[in-house]
Parts: sequence; C-alpha cells; structure tokens
Amino acid sequence: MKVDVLMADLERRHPGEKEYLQAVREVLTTVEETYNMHPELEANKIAERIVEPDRIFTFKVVWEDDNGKIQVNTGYRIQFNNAIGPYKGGLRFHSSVNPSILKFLGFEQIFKNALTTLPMGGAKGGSDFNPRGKSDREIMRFCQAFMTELWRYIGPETDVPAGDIGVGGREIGYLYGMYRKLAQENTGVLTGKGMTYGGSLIRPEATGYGAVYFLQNMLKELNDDIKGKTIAISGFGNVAWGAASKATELGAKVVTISGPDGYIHDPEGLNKEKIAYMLELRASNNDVVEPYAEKFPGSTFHAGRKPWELKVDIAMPCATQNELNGEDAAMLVANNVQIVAEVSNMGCTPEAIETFINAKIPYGPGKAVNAGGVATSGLEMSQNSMKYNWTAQEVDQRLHYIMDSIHEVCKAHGKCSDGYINYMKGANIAGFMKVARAMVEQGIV
Ligand code: 2IT
Repeated sequence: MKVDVLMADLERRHPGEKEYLQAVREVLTTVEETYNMHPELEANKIAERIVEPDRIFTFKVVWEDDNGKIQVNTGYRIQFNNAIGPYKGGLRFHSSVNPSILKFLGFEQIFKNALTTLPMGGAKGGSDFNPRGKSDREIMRFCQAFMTELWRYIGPETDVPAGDIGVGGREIGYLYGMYRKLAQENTGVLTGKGMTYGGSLIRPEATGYGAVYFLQNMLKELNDDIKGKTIAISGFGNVAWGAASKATELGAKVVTISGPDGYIHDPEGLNKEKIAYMLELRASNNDVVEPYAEKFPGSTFHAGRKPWELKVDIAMPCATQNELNGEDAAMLVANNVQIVAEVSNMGCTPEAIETFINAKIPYGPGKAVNAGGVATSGLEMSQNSMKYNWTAQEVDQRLHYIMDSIHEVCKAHGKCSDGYINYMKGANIAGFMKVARAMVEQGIV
C-alpha cells in the first residue's frame, strides 16, 4: 500500500469530503508499516476495499412542524463494513450532518467496534435535522418520518443503529416505536432503548464511564492515579455527563464544561447537583451552558472560548470532531497537561495529535477511549438475544473488562522503543488488522 496513491484515488472519488479523508489518512498512515509486512493484505486489496463504504442510503424526510409548515430534511444510513458482525453505529441529528461527516464516523466505527472484542461491523447515519428549539411533538414527528424510510434497511441481525449527537433516549424511543409498528416485531433493532422495552442498564452512562476506565489505565502506566486530578471536559451532553459523573465519583475535580456558546470554568469542581443540572441544561434544547454560571456562584462563563486555555492535569474533549486544534494543543502542552483522553469522535485535529505525540504526552484517541458506548450497545444486543437482563453491576463489570482489554491491545501495538505509548497507532493497528484478517479469510466479496 502507498498511502498517497490511495488517498489521491479516494479524493478523486469523494472530492472535498474533508472529515472523511482526514479519518482515512490517519488510519492508513499509522497502519502502513504493519500492512506492508503482510503481503496477503496487498494481494487482497484490503486497504482499497476497507476505505469505501459497502453502501449508502440517502432518503428524504418530510414532516410537519407545530405551525403546520412542511419541513424537508435529508436522512442517511451508511453501512460501511460488516466483515466481523452486523453493521452497528449511531445516528446523528445535527445541522452540520453531511455525507463527509457520516463517512468519517462510519469509517472510525469499523475499528472502534473491532476493538470492543464484540462482533459488530461499522455504520453510521443521521440527518441534517436540527433539534435545537424543537418541541417534543416535533421531535416525535421527525423521528417517525425518519424511521418510515430507515426501517427497510435495518434489522437485529443486519444493521443496528443507536444514538449519537442529537439522538438520546427520547429519540430512540420514538424511532423504536415506529420501527415496531412498521416491522411488527419486538427486536433489538436499536440500542440505547428505554429500560421498559429492552434497554440495558448502564448504557446511558457507558461512554463516559468507559472513557474514565480507559483514562485510569493510562494513568496507571504513568504510575499515577485519578484522585485529585483536575480535568477539563468539553461538551455538556450525554458523554460529558457520564465522564464527569465517574471522574467526580473517583475523586477527580472536573473544572469545565462547554457548549457552542462558550465554556464554564468552575474552580471548585463539579458535584452531584451540578452534574444533575447538566441534564436539565440538555433537556432545555437550547444548546447553551451560560445559565450554569448564573445558577452556581463561583463559576464563570467565557463566551466564544474553549476550555483548553486553562491549566489542568487532564483534557477530555467530549463534544464533537476537530474541537481541539493545534493552537489549543500547544496551550495545553505549555500548561503541562499530563494526559489527553479524547472522548469525542476525532475530537483532535491532526496538528493537535502531532503536538501531543511530539511532546510525548499520552493521547488516547476517541475510537479507543469512547468505545465503551458501543461496547455496551453490544451488551444490550447480547441481553436482547438472550431475552434476559443483567444487573447494573454485571454490565458495568463487563464494560470495565472491555475497556481494560482495549487499553491492553493499544499498548501492545503502540509501545515505542523509549516506552512512550502511541495509543493512536496502537488502536488503529489493532482495529484494522482484526477486520483485515476477517476480510482475507472470507474471500473476495
Ligand atoms: O460513536 C459511537 O460509538 C456512538 N455514537 C454509539 C454507537 C452505538 O451503536 O452505540
């Protein structure tokens, strides 16, 4: 494989899709050396086959808003690769959604899912629908209209969607209700379901909890501990909430959250009440964090700024792609950040990652750090297949074990001669090689 030749070809076929091309370039560059040591991969054109989605469904979503106006959105499902298991990955409802964003997410999902140890292929979907300011009934009508199209392409053994940005428990409920009506079956066709109709305990917490379990492993490598660490978290959604809950419970001090409007600095650190308030902020559907500063004296709101300018021990981006750039990384390094655990998908730009790696600061990539979310979706599927529910403690234990084993393979494939662990390299090689091996063994299909 020659990365530049392959990238030029991909760019010709997918012009201007910058997030997608960014994700592919990172993976291919980091696996190139290992790939070229295995001639059967080149003979089977694995790289060329793995970077192209199996298929993409695009559909129109028509719905009526509360004022009786007709609204039109675009819906997508990208089935990327199912060599190791049914397509699996979330749905994102956000105004920025386009084919490039969903292709990058679907591509990343292949390797993330491979790392979880569970049999799941990679997919992603969503819509450019913007949930901000929408009423509950508008959300319901949109979800129903979306599922009226999507249901033909999914199934418990073929493709199992879940949530992502803009799609939480409420949306999954409305989507599931419509699927059940159309397909006339009660199956585990979506994950992140409510507890009354087949959901799994710990699924809402899983992405954030898993990220903190991974972080604990990273700290252990430095002979250190999470207790007393200051952590900057970005975002204020489900992932930030889970990470803040577990980190706080373990004695760390989470000093920031953020939204599209700016960030909150709370030097005292979050506590149970403040973490619960994050859910209220989210439920308000306004996409702002500023009200936090009014509610909790001692905290300050910094309009239009990002938390990476503060001096903290650990940075955990939990918002969205490319939210932490080269300049942000340089500030964190100058302030002696100890660890960066990326929880958002592709949260750091290539320049930021380079800055961390050059400074020998352990950087955990999203596809490893945030894999606890989809791993627990996999555990939800297991429970649905068995028609049985595990206790919260059982699910949490399995999640913990999975995060430990992801850390282990990242370390095995990412350890450098000087002892520094390049987690990005480790995660990409481990995830890629598993899927590549499955593809080779299954022939040219
Ligand atoms: O990015 C992700 O891994 C998710 N949004 C969760 C996917 C899933 O199927 O649970």
